[in-house]
Amino acid sequence: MSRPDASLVPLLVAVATVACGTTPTDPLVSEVASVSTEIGPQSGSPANINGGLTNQSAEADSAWFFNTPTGYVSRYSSEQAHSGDRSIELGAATHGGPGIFGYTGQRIEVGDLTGVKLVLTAYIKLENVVGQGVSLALRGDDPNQNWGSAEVFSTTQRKIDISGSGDWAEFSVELQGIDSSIGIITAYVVFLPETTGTVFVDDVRITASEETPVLSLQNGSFEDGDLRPEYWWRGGLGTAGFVFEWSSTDGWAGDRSVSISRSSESEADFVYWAQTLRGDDFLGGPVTLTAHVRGNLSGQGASIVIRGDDTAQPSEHANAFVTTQGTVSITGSFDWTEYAVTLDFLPTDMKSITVYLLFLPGTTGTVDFDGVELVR
Ligand SMILES: [Ca+2]
Ligand SMILES: [Ca+2]
Repeated sequence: MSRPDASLVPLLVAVATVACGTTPTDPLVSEVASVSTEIGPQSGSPANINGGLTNQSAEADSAWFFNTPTGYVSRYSSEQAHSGDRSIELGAATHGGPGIFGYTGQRIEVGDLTGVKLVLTAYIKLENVVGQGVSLALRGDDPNQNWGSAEVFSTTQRKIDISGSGDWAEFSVELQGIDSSIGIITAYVVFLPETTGTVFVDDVRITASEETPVLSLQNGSFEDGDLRPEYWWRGGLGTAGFVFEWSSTDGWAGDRSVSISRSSESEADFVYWAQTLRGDDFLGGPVTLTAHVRGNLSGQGASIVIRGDDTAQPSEHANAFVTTQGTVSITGSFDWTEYAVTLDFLPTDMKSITVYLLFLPGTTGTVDFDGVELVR
């Protein structure tokens, strides 16, 4: 294990997980993002997550908000019920074209949900739903940021087909990667664009459980995800001025990669893409991180890092740490190049490994990352 740059280590070990805005590039994502953008904070008194959603069975006229474009139906209904006498009805006899959709939703104020996985579950009854169908979605927002793009977002759209006709059935969507900046969680049931028919929704609930890091590095090629590459999160110290992107046109492998750029230099600030996983497969042995990197950089440039923690998420000081910074220079203009860094020994009491793809202090330009692997 080497710690060549003492100035970085204390900064990195105090891992700040500051979420930043994102620029959706996928057609699906734009649709979903616009869904999100048009849904502003709602009036009313949000419940705490411990109480979960209120009026879950839609028996009262409270808590749920509705978006009802012309020609659409979004309302409480006594026509169908999974429990009690009522449910929520969404539908359209003729759809309004791309970008027009109905929805219902509910907003909850939450405390720190770092390390918590949320699951939104609803009973849905479908009547002649033709087209894209219906989706369940969860989004998390930082109350200190302008309401715009979600900080974290998860949807069933294009993953689970909820269309056709069918009696009451349970559907759910999971949201992970929630960090301490998230203070508002919103649950949605969306009657998607270019869809006709009628859907009834009842007994909607959110449950929380402890997030368990994945066993091995996931989505190392950045091909999967909705609003962000799945399993990856972003953070850093002083994130202003940095641009995170998830490119859909230009990967080292596949179509996608991630990048970080900054046009003006900061002496102290740095940011990263990161992923946390369980260390089980690596305990007591060496761990090697490889990444394909492409740069158009000036200054210190980029680095890749492995850290180990005796906690399920990176917390305070790292228990094990290695970086390319100070030993391998990753700067200048260069096409896709493979870089590697090895942690010689991972202590056996480690509960998580976090890999970081960093944009170092004192750097300008753009760096791309793709094809990330972690092997023993
Ligand atoms: Ca009901
Ligand atoms: Ca890729």
